[in-house]
Amino acid sequence: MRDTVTSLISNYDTTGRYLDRAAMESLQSYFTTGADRVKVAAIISANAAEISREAGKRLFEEVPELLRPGGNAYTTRRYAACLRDMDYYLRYSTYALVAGNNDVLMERVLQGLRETYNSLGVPIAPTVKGIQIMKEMVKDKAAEAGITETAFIDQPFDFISREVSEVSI
Ligand code: CYC
Repeated sequence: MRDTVTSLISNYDTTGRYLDRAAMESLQSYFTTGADRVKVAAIISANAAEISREAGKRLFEEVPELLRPGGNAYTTRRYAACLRDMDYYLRYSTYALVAGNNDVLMERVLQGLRETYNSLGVPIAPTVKGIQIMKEMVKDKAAEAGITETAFIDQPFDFISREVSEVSI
């Protein structure tokens, strides 16, 4: 599992280089967004249940057939599995935001996920939609809390979306 600092050091160490201007810029950008990363993590933690529940509600409003017989979220067991998955994505995104690195997502969330989803018939497009709804909710809450530059919040949510669907969004 890596963060911005450890992954950068590891890259430079492999080739025996001193930190150069590009390294400094990368570190600078991580540290200047650092306080905001922690703030966003706190916002998510305090609102996690609401965010995943509300995002699920919006997703099912947009794609109601998921909940009908034959839909992948039909039956309370699968409905609950869906909300649980949304909660996983949200929680691991928080870790990746604080780390400034998506390694944790690859390692703990995404390995084998597409295959699992395919074998269970879990549809990818609505999953991505759910993740994107959560992203927008988090960005709105961050903006409400006075964070002006919220673009860094996209990173883990878009990374999961890309990896799970293998299409660029
Ligand atoms: C199932 N989601 C699963 C399963 C896994 C995950 C492993 C199969 C085993 C199980 O049912 O628990 C995902 N497990 C994870 C992840 C981690 C993990 C990400 C890393 C922490 O340990 N269905 C929909 C929606 C979508 C959905 C679009 C919600 C956004 O229609 C999700 N995932 C969904 C559903 C199932 C599932 C319904 C149950 C499918 C079934 O058993 O038929």
